[in-house]
Amino acid sequence: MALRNADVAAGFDEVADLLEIQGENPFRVRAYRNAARVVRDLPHDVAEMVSAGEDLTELPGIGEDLAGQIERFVKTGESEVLSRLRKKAPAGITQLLRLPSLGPKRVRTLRDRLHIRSLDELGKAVEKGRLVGLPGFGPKTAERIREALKAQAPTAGRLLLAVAAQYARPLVAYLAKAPGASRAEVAGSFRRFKETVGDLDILVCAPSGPPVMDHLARWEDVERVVARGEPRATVVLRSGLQVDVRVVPAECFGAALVYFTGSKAHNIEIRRLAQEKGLKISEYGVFRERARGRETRVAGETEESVYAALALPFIPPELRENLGEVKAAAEGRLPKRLVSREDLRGDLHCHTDATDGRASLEEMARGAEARGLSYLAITDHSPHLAVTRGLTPARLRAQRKLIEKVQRKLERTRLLAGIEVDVLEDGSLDLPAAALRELDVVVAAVHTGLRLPREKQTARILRALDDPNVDVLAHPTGRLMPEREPYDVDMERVLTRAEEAGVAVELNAHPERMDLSDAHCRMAKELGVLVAIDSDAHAPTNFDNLAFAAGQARRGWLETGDVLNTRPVAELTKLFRG
Ligand code: DGT
Ligand code: CA
Ligand code: CA
Repeated sequence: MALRNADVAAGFDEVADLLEIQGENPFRVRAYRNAARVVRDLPHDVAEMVSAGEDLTELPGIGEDLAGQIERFVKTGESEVLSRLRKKAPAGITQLLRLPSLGPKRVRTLRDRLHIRSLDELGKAVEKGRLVGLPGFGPKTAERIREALKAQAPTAGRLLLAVAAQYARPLVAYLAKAPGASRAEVAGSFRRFKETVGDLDILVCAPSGPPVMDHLARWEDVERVVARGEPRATVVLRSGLQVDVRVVPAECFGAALVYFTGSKAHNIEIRRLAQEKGLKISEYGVFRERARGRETRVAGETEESVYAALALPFIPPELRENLGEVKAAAEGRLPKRLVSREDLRGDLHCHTDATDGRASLEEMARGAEARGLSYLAITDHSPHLAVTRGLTPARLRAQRKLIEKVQRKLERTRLLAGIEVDVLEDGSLDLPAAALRELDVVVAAVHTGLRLPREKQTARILRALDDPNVDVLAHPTGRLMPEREPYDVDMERVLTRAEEAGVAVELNAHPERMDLSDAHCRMAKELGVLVAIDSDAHAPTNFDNLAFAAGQARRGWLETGDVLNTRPVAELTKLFRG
């Protein structure tokens, strides 16, 4: 039973939450939160490190005690601290914590002020309007909680794509080795690179079901088998993620892949098109009706054959949302070269331990080089974000020296000197123009004043775009999934001004951000704004998130030419202003 890094991290986060609710020593709370973050960012499976006997106390902030806890957690599948805390806390408290917009502080307030210890009790208090006015509960928070309860917390039931991938990848690799299996693929929203996934849909190509299902039931992450039928089974993994597995014979694998990749809306659209052509399409293939009710199969083995039977070219999974892709395919207007991770030559946004990054500048640079990035902009925070110990002009100059020193040790990656400068509430920037002018790249970002009214927020960002030193607008809507909504801003005006000013807008690859959304990527393309696909890495492993952001960009129909950092560094510096 191998625990994934995400399991250990989630366990420690819950320990921190439960300790905080109990009013424990903040240092102890912070130690668990730090452990969660460190484990989440590890480049290797922590379980493998433990079995290889590696010394965990070498990890930042992990002392003897935590190292021992991690080791036992991984070996037994259980954290004794967590079990003890869970036993003490009413079960409802854990459920409350899982609701978006409820963190330990608010859960504690609810418990202390209103004696709320379960979702039921919370629901009643919400209906009676008792939340508004409690410390930390404005009308907006109360409304968000009401909606979350009503929808049975739709985001709480969904996993971020990057997290789902940690479970999906080892599982498909395992299923591909099931007796008789020739291949296994994840379909559904995961294959469409949706930013969150509700469940995993996996297809296994094999002549017979039962041996595959026996194999599935033995997978180390499976907590329970919910349903087991002939060609399909549903299991729940220990992370809570549900997985539908279907066994499909080779002759209809392509048809099943089209059907279960979806989206549902795309399926309905191609079924309509099939009917127009006198064809029937299902997960078993494409069929033509013959005399006396007999049918012949005209396609099904590959996805290409299914689309070809409908006189369509192959439609990439990321486009299958019934947002014009079927018509575009029929008219030969599909994007010619959708952007991919391999097209990204560099990254224009990352942090180091000079501010809130968790690795040194050299480690970040080597991480980028190891991943084939030919340039990397070092963009730590500016002073306004005090919690991150943002860089003053003097520290920025000192960092420049360090960049030059590290540069000499690199062979293939060019370092650019940059900053992620805060956009203050009036739209001015957090560093003097003279300091910004010396840099290769200026990334501007909103981190505070997130609740400004729409008109003010928009005007603020427009002013920042007009600053001649700004090259990239970072995470343009500020959302954090599942907790924080985008700020209220007129994106059409922002993107229009970015185009006029020659500023690129970021698609930030942090799994909780994925900001721009797919729809805004498409809007950016229509308005002619270049998009910078950036990792916002705080540790070298975070560079791997670029692959998910590239998927999101494809969902926004972005082609290589629409993305700033598909260009070589020489071309880039010409595009930058100043
Ligand atoms: P999710 O799981 O909520 O992130 O989203 P999906 O797209 O993975 O949806 P899911 O798991 O319910 O179903 C997987 C695919 O199966 C879906 O994308 C399309 C197909 N499908 C499911 N239900 C229907 C249906 O009622 N009609 C059609 N045409 N296709 C369906
Ligand atoms: Ca699904
Ligand atoms: Ca499903």
